[in-house]
Amino acid sequence: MEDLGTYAENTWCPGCGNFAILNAFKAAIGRLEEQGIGRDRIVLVAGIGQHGKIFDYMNVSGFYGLHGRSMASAQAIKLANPDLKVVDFVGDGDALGEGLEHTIFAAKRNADITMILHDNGVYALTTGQYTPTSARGYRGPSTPTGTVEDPIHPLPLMLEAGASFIARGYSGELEHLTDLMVQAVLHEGFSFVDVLQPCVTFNNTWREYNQLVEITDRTATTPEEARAIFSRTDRLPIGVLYRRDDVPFHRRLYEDFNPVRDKEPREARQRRVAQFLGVPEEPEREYKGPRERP
Ligand SMILES: Cc1ncc(C[n+]2csc(CCOP(=O)(O)OP(=O)(O)O)c2C)c(N)n1
Ligand code: SF4
Repeated sequence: MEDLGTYAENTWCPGCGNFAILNAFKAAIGRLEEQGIGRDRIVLVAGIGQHGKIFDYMNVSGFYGLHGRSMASAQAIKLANPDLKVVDFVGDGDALGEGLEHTIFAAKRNADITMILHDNGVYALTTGQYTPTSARGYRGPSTPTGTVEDPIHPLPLMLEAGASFIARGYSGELEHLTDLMVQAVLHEGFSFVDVLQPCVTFNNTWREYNQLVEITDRTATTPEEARAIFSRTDRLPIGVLYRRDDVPFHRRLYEDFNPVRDKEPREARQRRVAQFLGVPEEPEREYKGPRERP
């Protein structure tokens, strides 16, 4: 998948968990193309942060959102053309701090977007302040004696908000992560993938995750089952942990209508606007060519 790379110099630290997310997504695009979803239908949206640089390193169309607001852009893109597969790469500070309301409302609507959370427990680009997912006691520039807050757990949060697909992956399990990404993109509805992403510079969790992470095939179909999986503290199960089928937002809004494919000709739209405004229709002007200069 070399042709998915770009000329941009990669500035991530050697050993950063973001590399696995980048490589897993490149591989996922290859797998999606085999299934008939060309990269011309895949749109990448990114927040601002170390995670967001994935947008610079992938030769796929997309959009840099504002910090915390990329999910708003992702939803707008999906509504403008529901044929697109929209994948939003976000940071934990980005999507659970600045942009928490956008994340919750996208899940509530069951917007057909895939959200990939680079969950490193720090605002890494701004050198390691604690975020909503930092462990209690985390020491960084904003919490030199350790944070006294308990972290937000993104999986139950997304369950209660209404996400219809909830998965957890790990940067240390690249093939497994690729598989999760493929399933998430194919899922019709809000798919959330929480990726445990060690930041070697400000929150190096490789050792801890290597001990705790466990691949599971168990997928909950009820909230009760899902809560039982999410609340485990002895291990960190990774996989598609919860899934249900539900009508996504764009279908609730306009069923199979597609604003791009089913667009009316310009004249028909002008006629409808004129009718709506109650003004007489503009007579069709005949084009007479460029005016002659006096
Ligand atoms: C509204 C707003 N607040 C703060 C910033 C500064 N800022 C840029 S990147 C960043 C940290 C991003 O952290 P996170 O989302 O956790 O991503 P990471 O860098 O860890 O991948 C911050 C605070 C900003 N750009 N916009
Ligand atoms: S600071 Fe952390 S998140 Fe950023 S590139 Fe380095 S290891 Fe990765």
